[in-house]
Amino acid sequence: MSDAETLFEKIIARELPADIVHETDTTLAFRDINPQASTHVLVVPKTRYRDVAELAAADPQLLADVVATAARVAELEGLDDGYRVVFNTGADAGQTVFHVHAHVLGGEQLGFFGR
Ligand code: D5M
Repeated sequence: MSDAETLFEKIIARELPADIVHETDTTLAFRDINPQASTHVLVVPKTRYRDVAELAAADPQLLADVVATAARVAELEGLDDGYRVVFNTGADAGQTVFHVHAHVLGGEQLGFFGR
């Protein structure tokens, strides 16, 4: 992984402010700065991988940690009626930060998505 550091490494290092909602040894969860639902939290692994495919290939346990943290965030945020976990992967999906992150969305009835 030779790309430049992303802003998520700076959030993990506490060099940039973020509204942190949960942390584990391997993951960090913080509110998205541009929320797309009543609740919109990002979950990142503390080790950087570009996207979910790279993470899955390199460290499946860490991917499981990210998903478990997403579930814990949903519990902490009271998303008892359901929630969505999204990994935007690549340009066509609108991925803008190339440090893999799960979007955890909920708190309202979510619409269908696609185009
Ligand atoms: O999602 C990248 C997401 O990262 C996008 O929803 C905005 C969010 N973002 C960008 N900067 C920040 C900071 N500083 N704090 C919190 N959230 C941030 P993608 O799937 O790559 O499009």
